[in-house]
Amino acid sequence: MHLTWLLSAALLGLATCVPIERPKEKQEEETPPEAPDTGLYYHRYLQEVINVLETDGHFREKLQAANADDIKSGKLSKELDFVSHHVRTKLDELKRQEVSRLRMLLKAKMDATMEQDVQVDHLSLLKQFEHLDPQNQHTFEARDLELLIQAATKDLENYDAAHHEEFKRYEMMKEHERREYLKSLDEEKRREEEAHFEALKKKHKEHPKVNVPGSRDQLKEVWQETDGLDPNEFNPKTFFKLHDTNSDGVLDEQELEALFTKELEKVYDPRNEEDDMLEMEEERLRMREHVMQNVDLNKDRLVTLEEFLKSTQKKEFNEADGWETVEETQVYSEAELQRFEAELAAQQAELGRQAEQLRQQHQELQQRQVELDAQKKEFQQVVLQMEQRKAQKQPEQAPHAGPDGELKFQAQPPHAAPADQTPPPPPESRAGGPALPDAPALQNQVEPLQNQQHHANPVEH
Ligand SMILES: [Ca+2]
Ligand SMILES: [Ca+2]
Repeated sequence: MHLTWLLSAALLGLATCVPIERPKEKQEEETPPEAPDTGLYYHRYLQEVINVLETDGHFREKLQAANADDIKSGKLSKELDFVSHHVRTKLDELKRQEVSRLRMLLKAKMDATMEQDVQVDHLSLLKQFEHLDPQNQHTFEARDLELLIQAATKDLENYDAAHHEEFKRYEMMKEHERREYLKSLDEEKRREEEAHFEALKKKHKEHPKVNVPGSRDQLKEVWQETDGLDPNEFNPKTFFKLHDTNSDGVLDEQELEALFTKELEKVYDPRNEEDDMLEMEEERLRMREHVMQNVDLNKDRLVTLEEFLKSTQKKEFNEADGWETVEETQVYSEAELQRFEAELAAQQAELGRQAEQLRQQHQELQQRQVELDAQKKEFQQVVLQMEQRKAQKQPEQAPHAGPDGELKFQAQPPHAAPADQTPPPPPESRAGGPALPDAPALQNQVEPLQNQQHHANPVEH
């Protein structure tokens, strides 16, 4: 598997200096000088684990003797028990760093999506990361190496499929945007734009014939133009050794892809408006898949010399007629594009619907605020009137003068006067303002008002 070379390759970093002629049974081991980015989100961790394991003589030796199955089955992981204490300490440290990195990722995700103060079960969340053992967050064990290998194998297998899907969506989006743009133009402009588009498309198609990847013609062109060798002396075995750049006895995906550069340059030039470099990357991936499909007999994503030589015996190797490039391939059907556009339209409609809902809510809240303000004003006015009335009543409650003008003694303070002694309010005060509600009624009005004001608070934020 891809991972096999990745793991054992990096583990066997020394193999770069191993002579080209290696025993046949050792050909399963692979070693690029530096492992390219796998695109895995734990790539760095994987790489660091490999780098550390590589420093252990015992482990390196075991790896050299291991085959792809030993690595995948977890047999190799068991050898971790025998690596030096120093190496184990380093691995433990790497694991703690990885756990802490994942915790930070989780926290950032939670902060972005959830309310604060929510109790988080980190252990159960860590379980979603399949490349390490969540039960033990402190030391790196055989189980961790096994899980790391399993996760990387699975993820890398899905990687190409995901890339194709992403590319397809990219192409559909490009076409969708082009069609939308055309719709926005007037008749004359649209015709101009369409003519321009067709001209670019035609220009992009004008390129020398692209050879079928992995065919005699294709390899011979590399032999002649890249390697500068005589085409009449083309020799598959020599070719294989020349392009096994890290001399590990196998052509890995990167070494294969390097062979396609010449073909890709025929079609794609980053200086041209009509050449899309993302299409070039898709083309490179398709070429590699094509070769692997025909040549990699045991499906371990590596080409051994034996597999390579067998492929050169095939009829297709010698009689390939031409490669269908991305632009000649129907990446998506019209029906798929329509589904994609419908999906986009549904997403947009949903977003629009949500925006409209928010707008309406906002409007309602604003309206509610206006009503509350009016109620508040009215209430304040009522309170003011009550106070005025109270102030007007004060002089009447002052000690009454007797019939002869003498002051009568008032034993109780005016506010404590018995109800039956309180004189009715002067008629003019009732006639003046709006009718004054009774005290309990007023009380009832105050209560809901306060509640309403409380609910209305979000508006102010
Ligand atoms: Ca190689
Ligand atoms: Ca193979």
